[in-house]
Amino acid sequence: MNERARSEAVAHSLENSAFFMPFSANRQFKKAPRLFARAEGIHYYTPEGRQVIDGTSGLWCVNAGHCRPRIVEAVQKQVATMDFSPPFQMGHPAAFEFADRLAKLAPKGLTRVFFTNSGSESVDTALKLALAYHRVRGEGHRMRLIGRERGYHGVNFGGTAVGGISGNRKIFGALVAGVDHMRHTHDLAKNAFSRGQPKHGAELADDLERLCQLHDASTIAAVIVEPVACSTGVLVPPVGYLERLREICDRHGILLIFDEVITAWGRLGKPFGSQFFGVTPDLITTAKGITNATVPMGAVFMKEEIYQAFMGGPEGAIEMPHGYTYSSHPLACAAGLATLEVYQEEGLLTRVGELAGYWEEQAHKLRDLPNVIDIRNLGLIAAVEFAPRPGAPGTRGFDAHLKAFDKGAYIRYTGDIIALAPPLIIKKAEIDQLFAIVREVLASLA
Ligand code: PXG
Ligand code: PLP
Repeated sequence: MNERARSEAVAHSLENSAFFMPFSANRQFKKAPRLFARAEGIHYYTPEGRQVIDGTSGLWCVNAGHCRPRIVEAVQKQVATMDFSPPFQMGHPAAFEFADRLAKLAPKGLTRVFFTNSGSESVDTALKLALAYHRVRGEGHRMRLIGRERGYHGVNFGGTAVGGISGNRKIFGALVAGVDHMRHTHDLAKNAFSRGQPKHGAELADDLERLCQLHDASTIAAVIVEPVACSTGVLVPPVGYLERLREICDRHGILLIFDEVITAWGRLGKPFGSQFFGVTPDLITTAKGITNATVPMGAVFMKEEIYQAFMGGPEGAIEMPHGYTYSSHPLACAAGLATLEVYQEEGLLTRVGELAGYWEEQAHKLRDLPNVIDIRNLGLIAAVEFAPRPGAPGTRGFDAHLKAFDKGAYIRYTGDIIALAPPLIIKKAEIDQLFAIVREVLASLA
């Protein structure tokens, strides 16, 4: 059977499948499925054996590349030794070891780690920690949570509420009370084709000051932002913007949460994005690359003062009535410890520092192609924004994604933006291959 006949046969069998696919156009997809069957290094392979470059590290998560033997073996060994261990009022050694190893990599002062199973759970955990922190200190009047337009903080109730992508919010009712949003930082008129951080827009952080005036700062518990807003199409923070948010939070006693589900684990050339920007938040949410996505896991990092604020009651009392059945799951801890070894041995948490300049050069060469109205980049992340088709906004991005898959590259899209963020092990020649495919795709995009 040739590839087309085979995928038609598969399509027939998937059309009535019970699987309600997440964040997908179910009917359209099941009619013409795009399937991966195997992965290794920076490549996926379709069921027919066709090689596809992973241009987005899966979903921004497979930072060390796919099926790394060391991680695979660690998980295999763990699953045969102890499959599960209850995380409430019990423990297993790898959980403590992994938390301690992680805390050593975190920005100075963020000394404690709470385990979750995803970015969404990390976000809801961080928001609950912020509310509870104020409450245990006698500032229970700080009940408001501030997000930002175009932010993505996962799909649980708290994260959906502070998120700022209207398509992800509008069908879910009133969500969580007491949430407001700052303006986003996207400004094509001033910042199109910026290389790295855009020059204009630090003053957009003053929108937080406006919300402090409107609601009274004493009612605000926390502000959450992605240092680089990736899901919405890669919005890089203007120079000085994150610093200004930090100053305003400090002035008003508001906790600053950086959602680093994508920007942590070397994506910007440092273990954490906070370290790249030199701005230290009070809490950091992570997931994805923490286990190289081999086993689901997330973690919230917090400042020592936050942890200590919970430690004031009777010693036998449960300090934080929160946690998941699978918090610190043994397979996740085994995968995570092996992942850190791979990251450290291969220098992956800082490798992007050497690659970022080359990456930026190659990305900005796409500027001459039709319909390209912006190119943005930071670390090993790039995005290309297209002019919308008259009367059909959002369709160019999807078409680019489809054409790229046919030509041998997996790339993400949102609306009329495509995003690239390959595994951190990618070589310069492979960056060239990826951009050669993207160039061909964009050249053929009507
Ligand atoms: N916060 C941020 C900043 C994220 O990027 C989450 C929270 C939620 O994580 P989980 O593990 O619950 O999905 C994310 C996830 C995309 C894409 O293509 C991005 C994410 C997830 C799926 C697709 O942009 N980010
Ligand atoms: N719903 C029910 C009925 C449960 O018993 C539990 C956990 O025991 C949960 C939800 C929460 O599941 P998890 O801890 O996996 O998030």
